[in-house]
Amino acid sequence: MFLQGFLLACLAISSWASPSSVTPGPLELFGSPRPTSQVKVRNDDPLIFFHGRWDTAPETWWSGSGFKINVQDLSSLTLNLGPNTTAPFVALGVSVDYAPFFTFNATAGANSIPVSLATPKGSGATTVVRFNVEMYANNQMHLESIVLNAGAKLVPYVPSELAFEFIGDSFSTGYTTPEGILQAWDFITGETFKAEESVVAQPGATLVDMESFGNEHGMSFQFFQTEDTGYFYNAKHNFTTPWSFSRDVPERTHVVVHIGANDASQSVNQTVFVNTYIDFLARVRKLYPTQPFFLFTPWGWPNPTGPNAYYYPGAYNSVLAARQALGDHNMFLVNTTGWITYEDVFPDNKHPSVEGHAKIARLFQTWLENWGLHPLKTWSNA
Ligand SMILES: *[C@@H]1O[C@H](CO)[C@@H](O)[C@H](O)[C@H]1NC(C)=O
Ligand SMILES: *[C@@H]1O[C@H](CO)[C@@H](O)[C@H](O)[C@H]1NC(C)=O
Ligand SMILES: *[C@@H]1O[C@H](CO)[C@@H](O)[C@H](O)[C@H]1NC(C)=O
Ligand SMILES: *[C@@H]1O[C@H](CO)[C@@H](O)[C@H](O)[C@H]1NC(C)=O
Ligand SMILES: CC(=O)N[C@H]1CO[C@H](CO)[C@@H](O)[C@@H]1O
Repeated sequence: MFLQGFLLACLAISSWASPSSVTPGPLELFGSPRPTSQVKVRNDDPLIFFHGRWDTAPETWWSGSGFKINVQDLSSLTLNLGPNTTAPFVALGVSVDYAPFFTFNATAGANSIPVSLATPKGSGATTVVRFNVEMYANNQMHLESIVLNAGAKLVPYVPSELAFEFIGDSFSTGYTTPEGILQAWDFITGETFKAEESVVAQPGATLVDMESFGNEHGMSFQFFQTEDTGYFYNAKHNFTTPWSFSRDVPERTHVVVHIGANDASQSVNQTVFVNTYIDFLARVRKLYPTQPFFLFTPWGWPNPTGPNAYYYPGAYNSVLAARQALGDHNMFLVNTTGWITYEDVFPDNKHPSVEGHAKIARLFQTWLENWGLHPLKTWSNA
């Protein structure tokens, strides 16, 4: 005890002895000295708002997973990541106070995150810092602790009243865009609506549970798991575990599904695809009994000349009709025919480019506004 007090006093002296500080008055010396020890936040602190899917390490899976914190009097932040973090680094999107995300390649060990604001805030002000893993692979952020400047304090992060659940394949991960999920239409939609969002999507995945383009399973299996496909390639975590949906906080308000391109590429029979989709929606509906579901039809594979190549003609109407026949009138087709042309995709893989994703986000925003959902006016912690 005594030693600790002594050390603190020495630290206090060294801090006010720095050339820039003014000579302290008696109050500062003997009243309440400025706090001098950094604030260490453990990874099980209830004030960390985790989003997306995390295992017990805790480490992230699926693009877009991460955490948010609201900090009073923040001036420095160090992220201590554990050994299960992807090597050589995990690409993180970081946003300070709702400013645009920037990329930080974080490694196991200490990562000093730049959090200073262009316009510093007054004493007592709070700052929201958001972290997301950007990529659909190599996306393990193993959080050990967060170290904040002396005097900083975590305060509750209030989640948005809107929370999207996006389910899909490469089209929903920002496949081959430089910043992955940050540049994907679904993530942009979440930002535009000032919402929480969770993206459970993996490139190459079919809906039918089968091996496809490097995925051990289809989404009708993997959606219900904590881990994305990466577990199969991860020597440190070569297994997959059921996701506990009670960990999804806040409760989702809207569910968006865009799937089928890989089933078509794998020549899955349309009847099989439709039946799998109907069954999948029945299982997902149990998780989200009253939420509206938005089912995207394909925008097709664009060609330099001529129309896009569409797949599964009429399948999505059949799926919707089957749900309606069961009395479910809270699912809606989002007809994306014509949304994407050859100008909107990367010519080599025909997936939406950065501009293509931004266009889809705008079109979906218009669609949602016509449907009756509007972006919130302010962020929940602004
Ligand atoms: C972290 O990696 C170690 C091996 O280095 C492994 O034993 C452990 O299970 C991993 N933790 C998780 C939660 O995957
Ligand atoms: C992160 O690493 C990738 C791959 O090495 C690199 O292309 C990118 O510029 C890095 N980004 C930042 C912000 O350091
Ligand atoms: C799909 O399978 C069904 C029965 O399982 C069959 O009747 C139908 O001909 C198949 N369709 C195609 C296009 O192969
Ligand atoms: C989508 O819209 C196009 C024309 O814009 C129309 O031809 C097509 O039938 C629609 N598809 C569905 C599933 O409603
Ligand atoms: C990286 C790694 O070890 N992957 C292995 C995970 O386990 C499966 C068998 O279940 C192996 O086939 C993978 O090679």
